[in-house]
Amino acid sequence: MARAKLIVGNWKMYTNAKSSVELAQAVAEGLKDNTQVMVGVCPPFPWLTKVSEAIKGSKLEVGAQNFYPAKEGAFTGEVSPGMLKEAGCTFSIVGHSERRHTLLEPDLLLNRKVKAGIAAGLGIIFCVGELLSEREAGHTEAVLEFQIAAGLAGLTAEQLKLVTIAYEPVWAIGTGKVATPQQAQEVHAFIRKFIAKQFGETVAQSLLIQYGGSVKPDNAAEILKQPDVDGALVGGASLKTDSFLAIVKAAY
Ligand code: G2H
Repeated sequence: MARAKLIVGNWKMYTNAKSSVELAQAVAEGLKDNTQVMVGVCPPFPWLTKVSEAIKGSKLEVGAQNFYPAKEGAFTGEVSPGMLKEAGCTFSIVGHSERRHTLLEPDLLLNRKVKAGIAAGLGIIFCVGELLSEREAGHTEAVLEFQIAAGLAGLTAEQLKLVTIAYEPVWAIGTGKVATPQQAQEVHAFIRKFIAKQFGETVAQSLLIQYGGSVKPDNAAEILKQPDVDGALVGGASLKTDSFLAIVKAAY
């Protein structure tokens, strides 16, 4: 089945007010003739509104890196899905490995986030991935099954339409170590099979599964060529217009 490709830049805790607007505008400009690939960027919270306004009417989507699963309330330091929508976001990342492992976010909380984001009408990029020790112990598939079953528990096939899965092996994030195209394909095919078991073949065939972890212009094409790789979640290489647009082009 032919699926669209989705390339998303995760700016993490980088950029300032000026550089975020400049980067987003330059990326949007570079997408003028692009009709083939869906593209988004996820700036830090404080720049979301500015970036959304700066690229209004372009083909670039703006997303968030995280949110809290409640409409409003006494949740000091947190941001709701509705606030993200008001800031111009159409989607958000949930469960990035830096939130799982540095902020210690548990699977149950991630499941609440996925549900709250969908209820608010946000697209969700749900991240999963194994640690190096888990891969070396032969536990990659079990870890992914657990993360997906827990994170997407209780969702309907209809709700799954708003979800993209990003496979990001933790050992490949920001390390310069990229999974080989074969390793990525193997895991993506496994994830699609698992989704088919949980939600049915039709859902599995239309689900987008992105790869993330040290994606760069020089390795993107080979990875994106794999039949079950439907895009990339890009960190470091999304902070420069040229390298990000080169990755978008690699997805054509
Ligand atoms: C993985 C990725 C973006 P990088 O975290 O989500 O970052 O491309 O820098 O490895």
